[in-house]
Amino acid sequence: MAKFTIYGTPISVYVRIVRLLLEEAGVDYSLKSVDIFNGESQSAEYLAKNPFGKVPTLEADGELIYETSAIVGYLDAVVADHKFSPSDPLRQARMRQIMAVVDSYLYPAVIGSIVIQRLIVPSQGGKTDEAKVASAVAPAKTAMEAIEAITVGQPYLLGTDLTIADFYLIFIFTYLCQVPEFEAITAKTPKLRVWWEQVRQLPNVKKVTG
Ligand SMILES: N[C@@H](CCC(=O)N[C@@H](CS)C(=O)NCC(=O)O)C(=O)O
Repeated sequence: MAKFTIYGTPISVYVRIVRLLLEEAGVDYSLKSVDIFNGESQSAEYLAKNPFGKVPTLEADGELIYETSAIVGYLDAVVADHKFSPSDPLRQARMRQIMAVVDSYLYPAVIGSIVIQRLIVPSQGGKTDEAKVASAVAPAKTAMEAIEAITVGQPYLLGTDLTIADFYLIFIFTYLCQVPEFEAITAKTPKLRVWWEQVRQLPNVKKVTG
């Protein structure tokens, strides 16, 4: 039996972040589906694992851990010998800045507003709220340009090694590149466009999104 179990919806950005770290580390795990679209993530059984009803939750050696930043920090330490976190203090700070910008600003605008309205609502038979989409473009641009400003590139966000910052941003781009607002939001982020064309080819990114 796998030592690690991820509870969550396979298409979730945050579930994919955790899976990509485990795939890149070459570690076996199992994924137990908890659907965020049919109420399952609000069931008493799941709320006992994660009182906020968000995915993912990780079960590791009988311990439950929720909040993706806590999960990936733990996994990076226990399965990857900190391979995915820069040891240099400034780069470490940049990584945490990118993770926080994604959590606080980019995810709410890009996924919470634009992608939900453009992709999820129509797939469930609803109509896109164009006003919600339009009002999310400016905050998404601000967040994207903030990440661009601290990106090193060549080829990854913080230089030659993949870090947790890359894992956080990759799956935002996976969805963003499917909507017309991609052009406007990334118009002034040339380093991130080059980065995206490279990281989207990584075999484990394809595996996790496949
Ligand atoms: N702060 C949480 C956020 C996780 C999150 O927002 N997950 C989304 C899926 S990508 C979710 O559970 N959405 C369902 C909901 O909000 O009810 C973390 O870092 O793990």
